[in-house]
Amino acid sequence: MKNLLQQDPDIAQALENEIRRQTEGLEMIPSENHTSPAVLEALGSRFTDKYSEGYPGIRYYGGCENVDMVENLARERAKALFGVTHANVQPYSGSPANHAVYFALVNPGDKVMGMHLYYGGHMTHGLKVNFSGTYYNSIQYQTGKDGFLNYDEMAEMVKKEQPKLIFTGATAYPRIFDWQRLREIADTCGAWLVADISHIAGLVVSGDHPSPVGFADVVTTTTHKTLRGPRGALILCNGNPSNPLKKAERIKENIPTLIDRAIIPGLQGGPHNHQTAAIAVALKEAATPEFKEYGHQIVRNAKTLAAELLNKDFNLVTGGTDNHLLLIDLTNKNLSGKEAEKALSLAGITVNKNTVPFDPRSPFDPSGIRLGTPALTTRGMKEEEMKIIAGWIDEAVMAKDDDMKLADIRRRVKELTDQFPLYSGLSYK
Ligand code: DSN
Repeated sequence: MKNLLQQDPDIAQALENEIRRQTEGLEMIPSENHTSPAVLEALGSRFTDKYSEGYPGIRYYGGCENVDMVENLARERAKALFGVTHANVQPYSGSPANHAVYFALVNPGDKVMGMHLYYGGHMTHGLKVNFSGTYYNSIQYQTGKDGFLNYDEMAEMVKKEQPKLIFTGATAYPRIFDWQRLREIADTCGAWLVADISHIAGLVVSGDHPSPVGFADVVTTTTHKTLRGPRGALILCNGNPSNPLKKAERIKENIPTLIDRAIIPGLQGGPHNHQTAAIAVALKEAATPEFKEYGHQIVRNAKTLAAELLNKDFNLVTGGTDNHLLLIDLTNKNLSGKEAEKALSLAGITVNKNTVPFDPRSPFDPSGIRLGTPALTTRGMKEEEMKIIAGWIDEAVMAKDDDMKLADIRRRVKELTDQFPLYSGLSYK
């Protein structure tokens, strides 16, 4: 940090503040995590200086021997970890990865289907204001009143609408996906089935959520959520890639080539090699027995948190969780998601406001909050800590705008986080 401190004290100060915020608070946004020092070192490295459009062995630039090695390692590790024959590790992040899948498999104007954002899906799953709902003719499915995905209703919709591509997966869904059922539904109309496992990838690796591999034609995932890598994404599929620079027909065997072509020359330029290096490091970490145990503990922690909050009369969408996240409808607590996010933030607990299924309120001030356990579990917190934290969430929600009470919770949060330091490598000092 000494160069940054000397050269740009403003950015150094913002970084110091952010490190303090992360260190002293409870990070409970379910899509966030804390990367290891090794991942950070690879990310902040000279690999960021290098251009390398193309793929290992077929680049448009010279001097690519080292980044070729990095990208090949990242690809091999991703393939081994998820049990696929092909991995593209170049998408800049999750949205570009999903964009590439549409670009690879369907034409503008084709009918596509995905879960509505307000019911737990993602913008790129066909939201009308997103590219996926603008360039494609998107139809959206939703959960039932109970918050569970209604597979029968989805099957009916598919039969009637005959989409060419179905996006599955979610950003705010606390339950297991039945990949086999989703494959059967897609097969009724011959649609491509895509599984976006961004939220649950780490749990797929640890065996705490079934893998979509073997059911979905293409799997996408970000690398920075439960997978605990840097920001970035993977596109995983089966088949034999031919030269990605040559055209390929839209058939299953050619999916790897179609995906590679969609990334470059379709959508992206030079890969972010520092990011690829950090992804490779994270994938190596994810292949260890310790990571499997980490995944199991994420789920144990989420289930404990859910049970404690249910005891305190919190209304959990679907009545609980199977994975790393909880979606809470706060209507019975007489405050909105936005108010709860603010109160919890003042108490040192970071969550995000979120719509709940059939939310009567606006997404800018919805009825719910979404929270999860991946980052707390990385710090070593277990069931005992979840019980304490559930108590603080309850207190903070009741305190609402009582700044004194919220500050007192924040003091106790700091005492707890002092016992669970972030990786020492995250400190700039
Ligand atoms: N922003 C991500 C999340 O928080 O779930 C989805 O892209």
